[in-house]
Amino acid sequence: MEDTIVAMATAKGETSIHVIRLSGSNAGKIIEDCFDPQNMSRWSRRESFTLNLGNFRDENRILDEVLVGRMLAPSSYTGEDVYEVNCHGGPFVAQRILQACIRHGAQLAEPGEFSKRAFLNGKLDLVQAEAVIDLISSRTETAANLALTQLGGGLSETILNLREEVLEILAFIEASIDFPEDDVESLDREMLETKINKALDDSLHLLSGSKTGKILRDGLITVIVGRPNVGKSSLLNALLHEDRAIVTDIPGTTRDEIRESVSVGGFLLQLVDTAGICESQDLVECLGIERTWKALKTADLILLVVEANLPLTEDENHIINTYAEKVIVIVNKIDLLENEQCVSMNNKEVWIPFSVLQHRGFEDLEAEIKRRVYQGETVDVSDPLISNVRQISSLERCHTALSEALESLRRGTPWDIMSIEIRQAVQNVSEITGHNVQESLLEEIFSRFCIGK
Ligand SMILES: Nc1nc2c(ncn2[C@@H]2O[C@H](COP(=O)(O)OP(=O)(O)OP(=O)(O)O)[C@@H](O)[C@H]2O)c(=O)[nH]1
Ligand SMILES: [Mg+2]
Repeated sequence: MEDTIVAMATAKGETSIHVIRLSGSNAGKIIEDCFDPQNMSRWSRRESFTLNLGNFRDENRILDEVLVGRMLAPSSYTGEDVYEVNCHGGPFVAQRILQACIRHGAQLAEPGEFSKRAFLNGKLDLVQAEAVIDLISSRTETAANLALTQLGGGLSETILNLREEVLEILAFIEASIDFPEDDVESLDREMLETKINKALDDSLHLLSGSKTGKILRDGLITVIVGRPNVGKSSLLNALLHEDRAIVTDIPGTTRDEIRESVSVGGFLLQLVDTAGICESQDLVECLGIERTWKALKTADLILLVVEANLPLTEDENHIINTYAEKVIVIVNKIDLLENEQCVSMNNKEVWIPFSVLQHRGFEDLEAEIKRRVYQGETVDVSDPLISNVRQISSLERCHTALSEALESLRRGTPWDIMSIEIRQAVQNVSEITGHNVQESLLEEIFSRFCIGK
């Protein structure tokens, strides 16, 4: 922890500038050894949050003209003294500056080590640290907004409130253990039941937004399926705005899955184009069709493309019946219909008249996807939504422990047994923000960061 760490904060390669970042108690000394500021009197005032022009040198050799940012403890990202050297963007220049810092005593940082230090110094909790990774890797506007809200601390605050409630329940039970059983007991139990119910409601409320949160963060696995030649690959290409898949009027053109991600209406869709489903004698086509059936099982959303002027096949009916909740029926090629009267469909599923060729139906599809993401609820991304699988799983375990405690309470279980269940709930809710976490979990989380973050 005493070590001063250094890393490139920018991606390797040729660019306009590179940033080399240092953090730790020795960072100032290392910079003093290598940096000749142009304005010495300003530099010597040691003002925080300043940018200083000067030469960076190793011994007597000037390596580059640089700008050095100085952010002193405790107000920096890591909570330690942080210096950022902005140099010209050649990979060679940046490497030489990095090497000079190492020669003067800095250690090369591990992935995520800056953020880990920020966490250990209380600048970020785990929810915020994970939001940093999400923000970096977000590919849609909604995902980025969600990560930003979490980074701002809104979700952490809600989780901390829940933790306070559970801790209060624990304190209440522990206090009751200390007193012998007497006639105030029934009153205590009633009050305790109210408190547990409140914590249960709050955790359930957070969990109810988690499905939406997870979709905003990770997107929807969206499988495009249908009989051969119905226009599946055309739909994929239109959504991607590029000719990714081969389209021909020969049935059986697509043989293998094609996977691509795209933002539709601000949501990330992980699209899978599949081989058309039919009875086939061709071995390769059969293997492709087998994959199509498998893909349906793991899909979050199925776009079943059907022909507007043909009745549904047995397979199409089967898909609608089996996966009713996740199917949107795309009734394609309406441009070929005489009076645009679509095939009548005896079911309640959402179906959208479509023509990929004439670019019709896309707005309705977007609206339907949006409706599904929000599941009929109005969810504002500025609400504190929980979206990370690790955090959701800890919250679920906290909810289960609370439910068990409530059961125990109703059965008249002794206080000391109940306190074990509430302790479990405390542990689970604490893991979310990073109170009481094991080193191995921290290592696992921060290793997912890039070097220099
Ligand atoms: N008229 C009309 N033709 C379309 C429409 N969409 C696609 N097509 C045509 O239908 C034919 C098949 O399109 P594909 O996208 O290759 O169909 P597919 O479902 O991927 O077919 P397979 O890969 O063989 O399963 C092509 O000739 C497309 O130009 C549409 O909306 N209207
Ligand atoms: Mg195809």
